[in-house]
Formats: sequence, C-alpha cells, structure tokens
Amino acid sequence: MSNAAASPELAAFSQSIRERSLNPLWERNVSQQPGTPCAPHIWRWSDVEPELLKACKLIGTKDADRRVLMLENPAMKGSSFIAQTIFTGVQIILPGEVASAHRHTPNALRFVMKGEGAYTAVSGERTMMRPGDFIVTPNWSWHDHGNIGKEPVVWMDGLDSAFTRFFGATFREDYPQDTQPLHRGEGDSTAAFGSALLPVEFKADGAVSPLLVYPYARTRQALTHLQKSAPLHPAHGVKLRYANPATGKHPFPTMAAFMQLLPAGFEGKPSRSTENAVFNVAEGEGSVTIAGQRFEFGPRDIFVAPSWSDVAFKARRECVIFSYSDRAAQEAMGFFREMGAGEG
Ligand code: 1HN
Repeated sequence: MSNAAASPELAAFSQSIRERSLNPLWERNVSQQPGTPCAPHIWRWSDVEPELLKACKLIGTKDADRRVLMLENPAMKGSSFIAQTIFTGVQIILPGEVASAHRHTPNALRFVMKGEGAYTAVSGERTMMRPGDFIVTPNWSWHDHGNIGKEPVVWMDGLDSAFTRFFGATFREDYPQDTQPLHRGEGDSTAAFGSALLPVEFKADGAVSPLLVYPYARTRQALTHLQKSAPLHPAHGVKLRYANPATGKHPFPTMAAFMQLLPAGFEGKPSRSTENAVFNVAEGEGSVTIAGQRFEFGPRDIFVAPSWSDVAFKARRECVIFSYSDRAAQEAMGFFREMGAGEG
C-alpha cells in the first residue's frame, strides 16, 4: 500500500530524501515471497557432448586453464550461473592433457559423467575419477587434473562461487608449477575417512568433508540394497545425501549433494523446497515436471529446479540421479523450507 497519495507532504518527503540515498520502507516494491529469476531448464547430453568435442578441437587446457562449458540459466543471461546461488559447468580433458594446479575460495564438487583414465589431485593426494563418482575439492585447496588414459573424460563441476562473489570474497591463486607435489598416497583419504572410522586424533573442523572421493560403486550398492528393504519416499524414491564422515553434516558448508534411485515405473508425487538444485542423470530414463514444465531425460542430461518449484519425477526405466543444491547454506542460516509430497 502506498500512503503517498493520501498525503502530499509524505510524497514530497519521500522525494526529498531520495537524493540522500534514503528510501521509505513503506513504499518498497521488493517481493516478500519465495521466488527466484532462475528458470527450470534442461541441458541434454545429445546437445552438450558435440559442443564439448568441438571445444577440444579449438582450445587446449593450456590456453583454457579449464576446458569448461558453463551451464548458464537462460533466464539469467550474463550471470554465468545456473541458479542464483550455484555454478555448474561441464569439463572435458583429453588423454595427455593437464589442467594446471590452482586454488580458490569457492568450494568445488565434481560428478564424473563419462570416461576413465583421468585423475584429480587435491591437497597433495591423487584420486582416479570414475563415472558416477562424487569428488570434493575444499575451498583454498590446491587442485590439478590430468588424463593419463586413452579416452576423453567428462565431469560436471559444481561450485559455490555465487557465494564468494556475493560476499566480495573471491580469491584465486595459480600454483607455480603445472602439477602440485603429491605427499599422500592414492587412497589415503578413503582409508582414513571412507569406512565409518576416523583417525583417533582427527579433529573435525566441520567445514568441508575430509573424504576426497565417494565412489559410485559403493553409492550404487547402497541404493540397490535400500530399494529392496526400505519403503520408497513418495516423491524422492530412495534418496541418500552425501555426508561429511567426521560430522554427519553436508560435505560443504554451502552445498549439499544427493544420489537417488527411482525404480522403473515410479511415479513420484510433487515436492517443493527452497533449495536451488541441479540434477545429473547417472542412469535411466524418465521425465521430470518442474513448475509445470515437463522435461524428458536420459543419461548425462542435466537440469535445474529453482527454489520453491514443484518437482515430480516419473521413471520409465530404473533411474539413478545425482543432485546438488544450496541446501547446506540454507540450513545453516535457518532459511530452508520444504513441503513434503502431497502437502500444500
Ligand atoms: C575451477 O577451478 C574448475 O578446478 C572448474 O576444475 C570450474 C569454474 C569456475 C571457477 C573455477 C576446476 C571452475 C573453476
């Protein structure tokens, strides 16, 4: 409601304070409801893969630093973000290539989409990347990637760089050499943190998961088992969240990550939450309806569901779907809200 019409003095007052960069709260027209400029959208692998392969012919990792195509939300042109809070890219690395070592304040996650033979090195430890693996790159940790195999390797990069940009706290630094020295053995972080055991002297700082890689084989096995023994969630099927093994919390202070299984024929009820989520189809085929828009999906398709949009899945075949979102940050700040299937 505007009181300005009721009182010419008030209208004159409102006008007069503007030149001092003051504005009356009672006249603001900023929405006080959930909602975001982010639009639902799908990037199909059949469209993305040919462009990645073209990029390989046109630019090398030396010049590109990282050969990444950014998935920019079509309703947020110029932003470079898929949603207001998160970044998504797809990265391809060819046999023999190195993506040189650097570090930055944003946290990064990788979800491996195709190919074998690439590694990532994080904080002095190398891990091989296999399709379906979820990999953690904590903020300000040195990281470089390389492909020592025989085929191109593609993964999805998820970063919380929207947060560091928002706070004006983005820093980055190149390592003086292309690759960082390795001072831990391959598998060290898995041995120390990957078996529901912790080194006795380990003190969790609670910020980022100390576990470098969550291998697909183990995630898939857990989902397959639970599908048989646990009741299905009406909207999510069987959905697990990746946890920091030292705290049980999300792997990043900002980003949560998940893997869900939808049995063949599953028809999910709509669910809604304030998380801005990016999905990446590991296996299967089906459709998802996001805020009334229906998208057919297959393996390696990527789609984004904006905050407070209804999301409903249908699985034509058994589906396994990775996702990540800004839920960790929202929970930490007390903003997260959800409506379970069928509510509201
Ligand atoms: C980055 O460092 C990587 O290390 C990938 O692979 C994507 C997007 C924005 C900023 C830094 C990587 C990135 C990135």
